[in-house]
Amino acid sequence: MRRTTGAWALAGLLAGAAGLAVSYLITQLMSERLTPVSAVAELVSRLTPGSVVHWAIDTFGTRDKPLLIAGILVVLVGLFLVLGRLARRSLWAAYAGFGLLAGVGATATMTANGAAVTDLLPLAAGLATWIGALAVFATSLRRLDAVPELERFEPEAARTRRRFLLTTAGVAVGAGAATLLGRVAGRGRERVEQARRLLRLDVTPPRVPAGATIGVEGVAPWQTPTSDFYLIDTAFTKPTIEPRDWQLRIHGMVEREVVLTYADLVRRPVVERWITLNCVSNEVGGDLVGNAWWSGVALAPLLEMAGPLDGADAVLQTSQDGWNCGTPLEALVDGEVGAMLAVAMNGEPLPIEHGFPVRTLVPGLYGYVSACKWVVDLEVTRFADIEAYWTQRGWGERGPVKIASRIDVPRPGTEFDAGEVVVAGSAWKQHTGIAAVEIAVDGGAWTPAEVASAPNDDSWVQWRAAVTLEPGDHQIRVRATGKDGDVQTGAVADVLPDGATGWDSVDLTVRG
Ligand SMILES: Nc1nc2c(c(=O)[nH]1)N[C@H]1C(S)=C(S)[C@@H](COP(=O)(O)O)O[C@H]1N2
Ligand SMILES: [Mo]
Repeated sequence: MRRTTGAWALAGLLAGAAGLAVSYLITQLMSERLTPVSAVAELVSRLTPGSVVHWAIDTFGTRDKPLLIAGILVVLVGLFLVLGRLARRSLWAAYAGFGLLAGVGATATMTANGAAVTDLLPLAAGLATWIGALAVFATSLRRLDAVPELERFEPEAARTRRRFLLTTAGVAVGAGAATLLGRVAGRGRERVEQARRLLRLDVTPPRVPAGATIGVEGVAPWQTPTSDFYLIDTAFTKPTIEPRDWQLRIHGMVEREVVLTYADLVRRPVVERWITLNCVSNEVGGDLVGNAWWSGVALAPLLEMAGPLDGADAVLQTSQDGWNCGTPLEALVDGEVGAMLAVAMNGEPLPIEHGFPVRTLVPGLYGYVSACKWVVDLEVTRFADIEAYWTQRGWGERGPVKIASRIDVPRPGTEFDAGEVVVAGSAWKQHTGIAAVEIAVDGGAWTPAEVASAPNDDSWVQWRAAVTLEPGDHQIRVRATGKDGDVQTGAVADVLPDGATGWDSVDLTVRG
C-alpha cells in the first residue's frame, strides 16, 4: 500500500492546481478585479493588525502583496498534498477539505468591496474542478492500489500505471492551458491598468478641509478612501477602455452633434470638487454613500456646445456596456449644479470599477439616474420618449437625493458605564446643505448636535453630541434639517422607488 502514497499526494496537488487554474481563467474572462486567491490575500491583510501591515510594508515595500499571494499559494500546495493523501483513506473527507477551502475563498470574495453573487462563479467552477479531478484520480489510483505486490510487473499492472500517468499528464496540461488562456484573457484589463498607471492628469491631490472632521473615533471618515468607496453596477464584466479608444458622443435633440476624445476632454479646464455620491438603494443608516474629491470637466459647457433644442428635458446617458440612465437636462446645463465628467477620484485616475476612463457625476441626484460609469454617449431627448435601465424596473424617473442623517457611533448594542455617551455620525442634503442635526433620547425632545463644517453643500457633514444617560436600555435617534428649513421626516419609506426615509436610531445599554 505504501508505494502509492506519493501518487495520491501528487493527485491532490494536481487537482488543486487545476481548480486554481480554472478559477483564475474565469476571473480573467469576467474581467474581475480579484481572483479567489487575491481575495483571500485582501481578507488576510484586512484582518491583520495595522502594526504588522506597517512592518510588512517597511520590510518588503511594494512587494508585500505578491509575497502574501506567494505565501498563500505555498500554504495551498501543502494543503493540496495533504488532501490528496487524505483522499486515499476517505474521498469524502478530501472533498470536504476542498469545500472548506472554497468556503474561505467565498467568505473573502463576498466580504470584498463591491462583491456580487456572480463573483462566486470562478470559485464554484474551481471547486467543481477540484472535486472532478480528484474523483478521476481516485478511480485510477484505487485500481493501482488493488494490484497485489506480486503482480506489480505484470502487463495489466503496467497498463493501470500508464492510465494514472496519462490522467496526471492530462490534468497538468489542462491546468497549464487554463492558466495561459487566463493570461491571454486578462491582457485587455492588464493593458488598461497599465494605461491608467501611466496617465499623468493635471489634478490636485485631495486635502480634507480644516473643520470637516468632528474628531470622534469610529465615525466614517469624511473623505471616503477609494478602496472603501461603495461599488454598485450591473456590469458582469467590467468595461475595460483605454483612454485613447474612448469617445463621447453628444447628440439627439441638439443643434450640432459633438464628439469628444479623451485628449479633447482633458485639454479643457479642470474642475475639482468634494461630492458625496449616494445610491438610491441605501437603507436608513446604510453605507451605500461616500464622499470623494472628484476632478474632471464641467458638463454644462459641453452641452452648450451641442445646443439642446427646445422641448428637450432629459439626457439619456449610456455606458460602454449598454447600461443607461435618464438625467434631467436642467441638472446638466445649470452650471451651478456642477455636473461633471470625472476623470479622477481622490486625486488618482478613476479605478476601472468606478468608471475609468470617464464617468458622470451630478451632485444632488442618486447614482442610478446620473452617475454613469464608463460613459460614452449622451443623447439629449425627452423623458416622455425614453425608459432607462432602472426606470424600466420600477424606480423613480428623477431621483433627487433625499435629506438623511446617520449614527455611526456608538455601534448598536454597545454597553456603557453610567455617565456621558458620545453620539456621532454623518448627515447630508446635497445641493442644499445641512443647517442642523438633532438627536432625541428615548423619544424625548430633540436637542441640537454640534455640526462640523463642509466646503460646499454637495458634501456630507459630520456631527456629534454628548448625552448623559441613566442606567438602563436607551434608544437614540437622529434627524437633520436642511439649509432650506426642510426637516428630515420620520415617516418610514422603503428604498423603492426613489430612496428611503425615516430616522436612523441606535439601541444601547448603560450599566447600573
Ligand atoms: N455603467 C454603469 N454606471 C452606473 C451604474 C451601472 O450599473 N452601470 N450604477 C449606478 C448606480 S445605481 C450607482 S449608485 C453609482 C455607483 O457608483 P460607484 O460604483 O462608483 O460607487 O453608479 C451608477 N452608474
Ligand atoms: Mo445606486
